[in-house]
Amino acid sequence: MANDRSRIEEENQIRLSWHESDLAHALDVVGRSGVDGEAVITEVARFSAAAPSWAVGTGGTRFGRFPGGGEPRDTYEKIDDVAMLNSLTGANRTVSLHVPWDDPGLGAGAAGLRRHAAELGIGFDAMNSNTFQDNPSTTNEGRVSYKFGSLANVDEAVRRAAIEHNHYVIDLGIELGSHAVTVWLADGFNHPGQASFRGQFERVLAGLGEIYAHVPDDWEMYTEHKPYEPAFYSSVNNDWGTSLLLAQGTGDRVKCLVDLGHHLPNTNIEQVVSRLAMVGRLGGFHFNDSKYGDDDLTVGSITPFQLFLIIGELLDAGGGRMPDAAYMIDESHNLKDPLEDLIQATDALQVALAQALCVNRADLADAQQANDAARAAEVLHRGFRTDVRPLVAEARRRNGAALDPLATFRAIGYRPGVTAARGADSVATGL
Ligand code: LRH
Ligand code: MN
Repeated sequence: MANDRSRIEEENQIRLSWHESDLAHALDVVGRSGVDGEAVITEVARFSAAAPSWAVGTGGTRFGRFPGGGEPRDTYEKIDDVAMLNSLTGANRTVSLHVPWDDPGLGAGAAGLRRHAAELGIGFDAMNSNTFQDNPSTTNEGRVSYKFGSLANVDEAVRRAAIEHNHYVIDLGIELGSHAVTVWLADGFNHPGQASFRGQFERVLAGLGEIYAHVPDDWEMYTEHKPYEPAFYSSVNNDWGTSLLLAQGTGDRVKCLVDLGHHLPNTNIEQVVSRLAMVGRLGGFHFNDSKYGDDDLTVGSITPFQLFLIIGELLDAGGGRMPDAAYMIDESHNLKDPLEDLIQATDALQVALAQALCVNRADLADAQQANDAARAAEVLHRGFRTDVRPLVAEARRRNGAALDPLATFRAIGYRPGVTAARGADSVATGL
């Protein structure tokens, strides 16, 4: 790592004079619209999004998976990659583990992994349970199956196994220093009449109650909604309304997690964010982007204006700052190098945040009060169309990271290096 840090500094030195003149110009431009550029840099530097442990390897679809080589062979190497990512972006300070794909085991296993991560300056964000696949460790050694659901299953023994798996994930998270658990359920059904909407909902509500009873007082629990896949007629937690009912019905520290890809086409996701924040039930995000379904593409790569509007609603809820929430990335890297994709995803979040911070909120409120839609649009687009890249680069530089993370990642030759160490055919666990 030390060597990489000096390499990053070398690469920054090459770009410093250009950066400084670009930065001076950007600060002047935003200053002219009454926005404090220094405050933008400070808030961007404060932001961080957790890296998903299941996406530092190559993802795939049912039609195929094309690993690129040099992938992390275990959770330790996944954290090495997240540390590399964070050294370049300065904004991925935590990793979100998915169990059992990443399960060091309680006791010495967890302690060892926590020590390794701490040495690399990486913390543990929300834990993810997995009751959408049959793994011996989650199905009572194979005595049950999640084919017909987990918490929603009509079979009490299956529900019991799912609850116990979530308890285990929480116990592991406690030992790793995490403070939240995300419960995404694949539960639902494919054929009208196959199951009862109300029956499934009530069983899930009861199950979440038993999971919540195991959650420590300084933790939060997140319910993640999704309209379809793998269920193709009804998903039990299908939208923000159902997720909110489940959260409010389970406990005060249960909140809704918004995965951007989990919304039907043309859903106004920024309005969903505004509603959940308004009632104090906005727990976190799985940032990604999509053109059609849950495509898990690079953040901001398809609908950057929507991302800008979503972050605008967060700043509105946070009084001009990002509210405390679990900001995480959830992507599947089918064609790009996983770390290069995560670098671009994080940069897209930093850029959208800087753009949203460049909206003069007082002017916007004035225009709204005056029903002056044209001026409101002008104020909004002025932020969105500001070239904030020098402000974002400066925020990274102040975090000891790279002015140009992707170019620096390639200049350092990290992937060829780990491919030589791990082998061209090493493949990571995950989706
Ligand atoms: C479901 C989901 C969920 C994770 C999984 C990896 O689509 O978004 O957050 O458990 O992806
Ligand atoms: Mn997700």
